Amino acid sequence: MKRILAAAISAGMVLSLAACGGSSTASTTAAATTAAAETKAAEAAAETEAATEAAAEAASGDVITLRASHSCADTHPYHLGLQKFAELVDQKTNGAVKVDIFSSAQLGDERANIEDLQMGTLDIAVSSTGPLGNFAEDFLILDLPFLFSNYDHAHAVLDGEIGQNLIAKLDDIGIVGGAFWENGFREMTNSQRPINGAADCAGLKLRCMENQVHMDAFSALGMDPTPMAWSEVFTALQQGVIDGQENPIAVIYSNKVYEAGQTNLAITNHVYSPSLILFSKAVYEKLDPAYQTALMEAAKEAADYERSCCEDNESAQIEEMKGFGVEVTYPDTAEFQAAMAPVYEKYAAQFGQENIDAITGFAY
Ligand code: EAX
Repeated sequence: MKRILAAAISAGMVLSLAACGGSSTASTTAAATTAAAETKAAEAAAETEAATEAAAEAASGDVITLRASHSCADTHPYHLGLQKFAELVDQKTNGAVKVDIFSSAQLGDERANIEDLQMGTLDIAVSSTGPLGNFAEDFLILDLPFLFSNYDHAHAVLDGEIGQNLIAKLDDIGIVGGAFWENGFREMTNSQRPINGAADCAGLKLRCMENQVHMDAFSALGMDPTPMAWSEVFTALQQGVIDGQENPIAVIYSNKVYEAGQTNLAITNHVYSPSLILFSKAVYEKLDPAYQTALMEAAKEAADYERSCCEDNESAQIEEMKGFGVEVTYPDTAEFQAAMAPVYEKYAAQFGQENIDAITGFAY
């Protein structure tokens, strides 16, 4: 390839000298004509050689590199989980498949990532289920407030038939679901006042995910919910465009929202937020079946590790934020549950009361 490029450059140099010279003798014109022909030939040869190299790489089974995107910091469990996933994929494919991880929405926010997976322009994404309901409506049931009692309850439902049936529905929207990972139980932060009870929420301008169930739930509390992509939130908090946001401790801590004036943290656990590792169906289907199996196995094996990264550090991270001057309150969540009850009435018809009961009453 280098040889061909050198020929193209030297031919180009002859051309430019001839042009710079303004008037040209017959011999210079002839040289320029020859050089132009040489440049064209060199470019054609370069293209042929590049195509041949690509074909040779594919035939030789050289390394396949997949790009994985998420919207959180590179210290967040999504990133740690993807690092574990990449390690497992490398082992399971003997180095034939590599995963490059892009944090902090470098390749777009969660909703954009889902769209790119559908188009096949992104290979892998880890996303909360928040925006997913806009593409696969059945996922919205998971965003009902106080649906899950604790982490064990959530894992039992999501890793069982109910969760796996939901994952299977992703096939209809051009996505292959790897496994449920974890975002966590969501808490509220704000810059205005401590939240000691549901009444303290009234009037707060709260950023929420692009999720109608969440918007209805926060409206039921008298808040002013503002849907916004996660990568825009820190600046919006700094500018006072919004008073607060709600997210699991791992997101709150790793994205340092307390440095954007969020001096009040209320442990409300108002929603359990699942996440998923997702593959583009268009990309996945082009892979060797053995590599597909490796991706699926790695997605499931990395789930426990990613979940523990969310859960095991919450208490310590809360204590650390107290040290940064954050006032932490533990309001009576029964008040929140009662205030959000109208959301259940609204969505029982859409989701089916029996489906809601199957989750809330799931024996685990
Ligand atoms: O998935 O948008 C959100 O609040 C999500 O919880 C966050 O990006 C992690």
